[in-house]
Amino acid sequence: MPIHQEIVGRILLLRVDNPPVNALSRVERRGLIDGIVRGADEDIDAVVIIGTGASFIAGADIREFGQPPEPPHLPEVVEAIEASTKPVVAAIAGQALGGGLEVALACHYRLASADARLGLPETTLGLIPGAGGTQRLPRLVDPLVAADMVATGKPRNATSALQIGLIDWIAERPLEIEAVERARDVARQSLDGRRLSEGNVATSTAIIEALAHLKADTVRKSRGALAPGIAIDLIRLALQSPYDAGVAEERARFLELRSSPQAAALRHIFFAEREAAKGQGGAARSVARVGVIGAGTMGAGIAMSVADAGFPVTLIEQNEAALAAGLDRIARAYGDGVARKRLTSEVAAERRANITGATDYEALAQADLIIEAAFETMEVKDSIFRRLDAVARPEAILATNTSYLDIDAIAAVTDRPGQVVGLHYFSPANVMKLLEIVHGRKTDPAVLATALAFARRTGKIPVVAGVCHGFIGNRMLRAYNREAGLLLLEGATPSRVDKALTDFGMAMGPFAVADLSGIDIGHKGRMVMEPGSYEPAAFRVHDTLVSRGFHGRKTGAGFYLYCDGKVEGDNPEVADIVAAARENFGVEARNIDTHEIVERCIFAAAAEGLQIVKEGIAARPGDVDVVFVNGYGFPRHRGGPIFHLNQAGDVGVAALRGYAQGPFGRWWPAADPHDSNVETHPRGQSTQDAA
Ligand code: T1G
Repeated sequence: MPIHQEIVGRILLLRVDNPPVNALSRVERRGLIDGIVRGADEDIDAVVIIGTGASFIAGADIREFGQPPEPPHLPEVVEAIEASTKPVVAAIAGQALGGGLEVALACHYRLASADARLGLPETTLGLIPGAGGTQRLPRLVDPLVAADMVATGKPRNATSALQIGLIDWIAERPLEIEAVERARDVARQSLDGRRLSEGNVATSTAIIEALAHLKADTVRKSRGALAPGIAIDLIRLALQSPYDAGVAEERARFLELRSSPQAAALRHIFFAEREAAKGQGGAARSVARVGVIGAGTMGAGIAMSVADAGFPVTLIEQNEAALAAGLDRIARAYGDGVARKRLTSEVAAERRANITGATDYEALAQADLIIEAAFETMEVKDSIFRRLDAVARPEAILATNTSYLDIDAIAAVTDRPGQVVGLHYFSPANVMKLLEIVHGRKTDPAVLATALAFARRTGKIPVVAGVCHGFIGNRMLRAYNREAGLLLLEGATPSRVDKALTDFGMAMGPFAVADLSGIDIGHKGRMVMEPGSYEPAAFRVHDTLVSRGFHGRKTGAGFYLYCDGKVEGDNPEVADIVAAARENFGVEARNIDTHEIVERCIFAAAAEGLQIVKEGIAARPGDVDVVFVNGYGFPRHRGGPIFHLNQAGDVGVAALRGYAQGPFGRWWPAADPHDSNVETHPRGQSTQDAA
């Protein structure tokens, strides 16, 4: 899709037209250079670069990254723009991201509409800005602001961009009209001082020190992702070297990262998240009013997540006392958000006002969607869904937040099983992005489509799952925790296993997670499972701890000892419990290296994920990766368990097969690891349905 050239008076408009987000592929890069050449002609006083549709430019075309780079490269484009003898004005509506902002930084003036978002999110793709962004940005805005922008990738809105000096104006009139007028105004002005590469960067020891602190903090938080730290190094380089030296180093680091495994993993997740969110037939219905049943931790979080997206929510509890406690929990959470400057008190008040409490189900009579988040037993679910079936509008969608229970069985107690769907949120529900949408055998495609659209409107990353015990995420987690538990019997300690996996990049180790969520919760979950449906040896230590009252953080001790919420050390009783379990199950202790600890746990999750795809519970391997990355703290820069297994190639497959031959190998599913790009099942159809 070429760059459209249009002349208004003596102003040349270069219109970027590559829907849906005006990404810059080779064709657009060529078009921009040709446009600048045309701009040099006598009859042109100035040039305006503008995007078609709602976006300026959302960056380089990410789809090109898997292929060999083709000229003209983006650095040539930005150098040509900056070197233009005629002033170039960037007219920014919507997204100016990555290479899009680098193009704007090469322009001599930047005009933005109020909805503009300007950022350099390359590190979220395992990259760094590769077309001068790390060298031009600190020459325009405070170097520490620049470092924060490249390290976090977080965009700035128009108001903030004006405050930090990133843009010259916020448009008050239609963008294109104002852009042409501004271009006419600046056409008569000198370009001295408007070419950022010619500028210097304000620096001081204090700034250098602050950058060092920011880098240390960023590297610590990045859990092994390389790009953010490198991006800060390049901002520092801009303070200490001439532009050409800095931009050459930037390019070298960019090309290095471009072909790195981390960049491949982050690209995989970028596209997998978008693929998972796509509808599969069925027309989504509109949702305007939402109800939530249960104001406990999950219910309150779900109500906030829905209210935060602007929906009126009716929150139901059994009695006034429980309702008051739930509303208080919500008020405190919003207050905390204001205190941490995550939102303003006005926004908090607005969102809080979207939530209305009630104890009478009649209050849900007009709701389009009702989400049940009550106690996790079939008896409770059944009674709630029978009552909902009686009061809710015939076309209302009835959703359950169950993490384990059978959606088909819940749907069966209603006269509208086609209207029943699972919306499995992750705690805290107003923070965690992942939403498992669980379709029952009878769930209507339009209900599924509505749930997907609702997820996107509430800022969630949806993944559709079929019905099985634990759906996608919790089923994989059980396999992952199984191996972690067996590794204790075979000779590792909780802290060694946790350290190996957090060094790998997991947000927390399995034993620290068990202590945080409550070891007794897992125990109760196992107590309702079919005997023989899980490996008792893997959870004997967990169950013994529970029997001794060690439930984790909430009891001050679990696998670890806690004081004021902080880990004080290993729980000394664990070693004895492990020794007894070893003897009980006839397991010999041996030296286990970190590599095996990581492989056993991650490959177990991957193997279970492959089996889940094979059974049609998940539509594709990418969906499985999206679930574990967004719901279970799997490091994004490793792409997800199945992607990670892929990266390990035949060596990984051989290792996985080896573990499946081990003493507890019978728990490793048969799904062939080579099948990690197994044929995807049409969404909503499991293998049986597809027959
Ligand atoms: N390249 C190719 N395709 C892209 C794309 C891109 N940069 N951005 C989005 N798409 C596709 C996306 O896959 C989807 O396709 C459709 O557009 C709509 O996207 C040298 C090297 C812009 C905020 O990191 O963050 O520049 O699934 O569903 O929710 O320094 O897309 O429909 O087939 O996400 O409205 C830096 C990435 C690149 C921005 C819009 N840029 N994009 O969100 O729509 S690296 C980015 C986004 C770079 C230079 C470097 C978001 C968005 P499909 P969507 P959305």
